[in-house]
Amino acid sequence: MGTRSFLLLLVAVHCAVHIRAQLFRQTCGADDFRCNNGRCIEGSRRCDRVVDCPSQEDEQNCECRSNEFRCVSDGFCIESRKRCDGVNHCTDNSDEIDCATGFFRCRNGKILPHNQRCNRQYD
Ligand SMILES: [Ca+2]
Ligand SMILES: [Ca+2]
Repeated sequence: MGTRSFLLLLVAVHCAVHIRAQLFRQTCGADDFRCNNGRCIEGSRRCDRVVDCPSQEDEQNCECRSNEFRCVSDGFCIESRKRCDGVNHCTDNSDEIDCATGFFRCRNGKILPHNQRCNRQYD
């Protein structure tokens, strides 16, 4: 084997090892969640309300809890108390849409001014 062939072989082996390492790195475990950029995160980090993927897809389309509000366009879950609090928490501002300013909607649909809410008196 000439020096040139030997060098080519070395390069080929080096490339094969490198490609194998790349493939290995991109293989997620069975319980892992794969981000859109190929990164693997532990499955428990999906829907834990902490963004782990660069494009945030680990926190999208999660099952919202009963005390949470689902943002319309991105499917994020936010705490219900953050709805209609005057601060945009959803990227599409859907948590601040359809809020009767200065008014509070009771579960039975009745609209009350905010100052009658939590005044220890049932309306
Ligand atoms: Ca997460
Ligand atoms: Ca809000």
